[in-house]
Amino acid sequence: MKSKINNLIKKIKEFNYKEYASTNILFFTFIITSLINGMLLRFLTVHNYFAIKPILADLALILLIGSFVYLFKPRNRFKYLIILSILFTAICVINSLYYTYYMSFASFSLIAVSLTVVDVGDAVIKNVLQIKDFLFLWQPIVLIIVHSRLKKKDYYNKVAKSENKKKRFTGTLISGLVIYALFFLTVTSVEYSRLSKQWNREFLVTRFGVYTYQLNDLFKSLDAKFNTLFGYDNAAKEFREFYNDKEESKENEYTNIFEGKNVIAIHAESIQNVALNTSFNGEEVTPTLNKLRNEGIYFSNYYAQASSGTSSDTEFTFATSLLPVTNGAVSISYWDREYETLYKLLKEKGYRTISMHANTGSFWNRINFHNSLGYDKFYSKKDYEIDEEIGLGLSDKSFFKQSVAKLKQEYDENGKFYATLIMLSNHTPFDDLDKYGEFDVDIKEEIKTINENNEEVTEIISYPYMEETKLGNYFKSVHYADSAIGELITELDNNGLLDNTILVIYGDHDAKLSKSDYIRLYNYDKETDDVLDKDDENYVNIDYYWYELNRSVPFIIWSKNEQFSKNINTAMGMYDAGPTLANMLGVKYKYNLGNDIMNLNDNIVVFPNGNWLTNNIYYNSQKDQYKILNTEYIIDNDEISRNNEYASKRLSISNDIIKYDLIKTEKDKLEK
Ligand code: GP9
Ligand code: MN
Repeated sequence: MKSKINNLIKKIKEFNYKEYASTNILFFTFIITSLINGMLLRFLTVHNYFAIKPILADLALILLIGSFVYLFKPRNRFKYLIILSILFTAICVINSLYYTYYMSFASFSLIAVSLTVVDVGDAVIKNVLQIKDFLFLWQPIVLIIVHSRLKKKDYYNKVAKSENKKKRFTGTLISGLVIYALFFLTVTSVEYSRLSKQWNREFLVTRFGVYTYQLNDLFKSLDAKFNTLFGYDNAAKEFREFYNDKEESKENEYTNIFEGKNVIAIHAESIQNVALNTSFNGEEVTPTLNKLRNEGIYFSNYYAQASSGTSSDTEFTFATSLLPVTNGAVSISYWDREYETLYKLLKEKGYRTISMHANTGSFWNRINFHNSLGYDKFYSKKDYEIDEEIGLGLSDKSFFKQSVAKLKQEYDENGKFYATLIMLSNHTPFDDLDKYGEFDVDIKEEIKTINENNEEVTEIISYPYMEETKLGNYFKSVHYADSAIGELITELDNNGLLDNTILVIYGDHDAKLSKSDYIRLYNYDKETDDVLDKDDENYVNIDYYWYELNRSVPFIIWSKNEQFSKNINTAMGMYDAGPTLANMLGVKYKYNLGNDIMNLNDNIVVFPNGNWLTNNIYYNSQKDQYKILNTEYIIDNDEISRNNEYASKRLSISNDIIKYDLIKTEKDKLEK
């Protein structure tokens, strides 16, 4: 071993660097200029040009792809490098242009749309084409100049005589691999996970550099295309059988009750039922939502069915009554399929369909995705004045205020509408505390004492309880979001928009808070400012099932002029919302997986990871274990396997519809 190392050191010492450098001038020029362009792009877009990680990743990829230059004869190498150089420059120019327009980076899967979205006239008017986007062109120009000088000096013939091609090729390839290996050692799990999802493109370019980002994007885009080449016939057959066997949804007392009404759906970021059920010192965390659930129809056993696409998965599941894919997000990889959605069904009844969200349009690819979901118009960040910020961007209060003005105009101009308002402020990490307003999550107690003048005085003492915990901060943030919803309702009413309108509110998914915070919430001992001992008789055990059930989110339908005061506690998933609402609005799905909950006494909620829930059982598919939720319930022999089959059938039908675009292809066949 030692002698090997000595040998290597000797080799490194004796290596003729001068000769190496003088016979690699063109290749070095290519490497350095490509690196500079990668940095320049980050400088002009995300402003992190000197970060070491993307530089390492850029260098590794340039060396890997560049190493093949040694397989060509020296006089042909320029051709290879100039092609690479044009390709790399094009990546930079396109991404720079794309960033100016979308505040995000380009993706192969979005090329067709990008071309149709940015029409040239529009681009010129909005000053999209800017000089800075073309600065990158210096690279191939420099390469051409260097090449013509070298040619004059008979450089290529000299190189041909002196070098060992094979050695240089393997040496460069290995250097590239080693640098990549070093780079990947520093990659965190969050970075890996985002690389596999590929939607947070700004983040990826910041960490992985533009070249690695684009290569990964190419593989991801091809993967989605190739995946669909195999297995189509079988999938289509199962799809047909499934929907032939499916029963027509029955009418019930809720059929058509809201026919022709406007709908304002509030996609309430990260709001869980636990917030509605919690109070501190007699103050409810969510007074507005509690009032709405008491007056309206409240589905209290309702669950999000989101996977890695979080918010966007819920947007998808709610609209289509399908389940999301488990690898990546539908909004990114499969937005270009045809889906049957509540919004499309309502459009056939003359509705104008609108979505509103104050984040950039590229976030979760909503700019394209919302079009596929059947929204006529998507108001995004560029349509709002960012006059007050909380967390990820525009505050919910300002967002709602500005949205009401837009809705009023929409209603006046286009008539009845279905609008989805996607909230933003109540997003993890819930640390914008000074902006949420006062809401204490401590325990206050009044103590009466007698002072020296023999008078009774009341003193208030406070125990910290949930202050300075993430869950405590979450409650403060939810309290803000709840008060924003309150202001929205007032504003809508002031503008006459509540009279012929129903409000639909759903929590989009849980807030992913830690078990230990819940242990504190339910087991706090104020005397010790710590949690109760596990052996204590009052100790509430927070186990896997408790945690999963606690992820439930509110779903409320409310109308100003009707008092329902109805609590539906049948187990319900996000995919049941569409069919339930559709029945009330007088439309019908054909290709749904969920059910109109008003027709059922029990139901099966299938989660993307294979878990499922009924009124009486929660099944954990990873462990193949379950918990009976109601002690009196007697499970029947094959209930678990029957429900497992039900779950896997729905997961596979949903996956196939998405992957193979079955709704479109089967419809096309019928029309022929
Ligand atoms: C972003 C917002 C949050 O625009 O909808 O997305 P999430 O992180 O919840 O998926
Ligand atoms: Mn969300």
